Amino acid sequence: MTFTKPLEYGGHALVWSGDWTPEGARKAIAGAALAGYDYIEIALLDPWKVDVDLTKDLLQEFNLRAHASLGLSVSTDVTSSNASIVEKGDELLRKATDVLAAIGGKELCGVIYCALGKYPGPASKENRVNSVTAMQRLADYAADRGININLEVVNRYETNIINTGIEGLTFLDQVNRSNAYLHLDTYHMNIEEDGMEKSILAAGDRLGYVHIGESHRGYLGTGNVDFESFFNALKKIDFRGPITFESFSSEVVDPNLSNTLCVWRNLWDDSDDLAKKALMFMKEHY
Ligand code: LER
Ligand code: MN
Repeated sequence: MTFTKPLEYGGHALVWSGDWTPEGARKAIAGAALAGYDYIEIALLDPWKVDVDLTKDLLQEFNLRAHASLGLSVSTDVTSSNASIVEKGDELLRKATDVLAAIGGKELCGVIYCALGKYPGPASKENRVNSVTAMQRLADYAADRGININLEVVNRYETNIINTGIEGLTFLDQVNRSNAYLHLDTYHMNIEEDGMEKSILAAGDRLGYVHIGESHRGYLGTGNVDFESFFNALKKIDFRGPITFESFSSEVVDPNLSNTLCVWRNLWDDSDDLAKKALMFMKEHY
């Protein structure tokens, strides 16, 4: 098994801020740095809104790295049979890649292969082919800019394309690009997988990115996720790569993402306490 990425710990921006205004960006970057993280995972749902120079300056000021995630929407859904919607999706993904490259990031992840949200029915053969070919175009565009893409497997209410790690690996076989990896998230695995080990062991060094989230998306260790099995499986494959703490509460709201993810409850109100305890929890386990 050959992992080429460094092991690093990050915090998702929504732990601190629901927007990327100068104040929001400072809060997230300062918060992640002060809690001891190596990188911030920026939500690039609208990459045109990101001030690249400001973000670079803040990353430098706080000596932090950045990666990025996003989910597509109905109007940018690359699985669509409407070619103009697919083109909008391509455009968004290229812009996100450009912004990420400009701020020195190396990893683009999330639900970049379809719209993030509940689909009204199963994906058709055409939807799947459209998604695979969009990921081939994106992987090639990203490779030219030194960026890897990581396809996040999410639960059935957030995609109809890949709900388990095994499905994700089959999909990646079709994408067939060396800079395209599997992205697993414990929150989603807890809903869909046969236990926490199987997909990790099957993925091996094709696992390129990890999200650590509790079953209710609040404080780690206070819900139902079997983190012992999860981290033991990571140890078995000697995983190296980015590990992001991802958590959501009604305390920090991005109107777009929070509503899509059904963030209705207040699970925490102290971002810094949450983030520090999460990093400690992850490092105790891995
Ligand atoms: C969505 O549920 C999720 O886990 C995010 O990481 C999507 O980008
Ligand atoms: Mn996630």
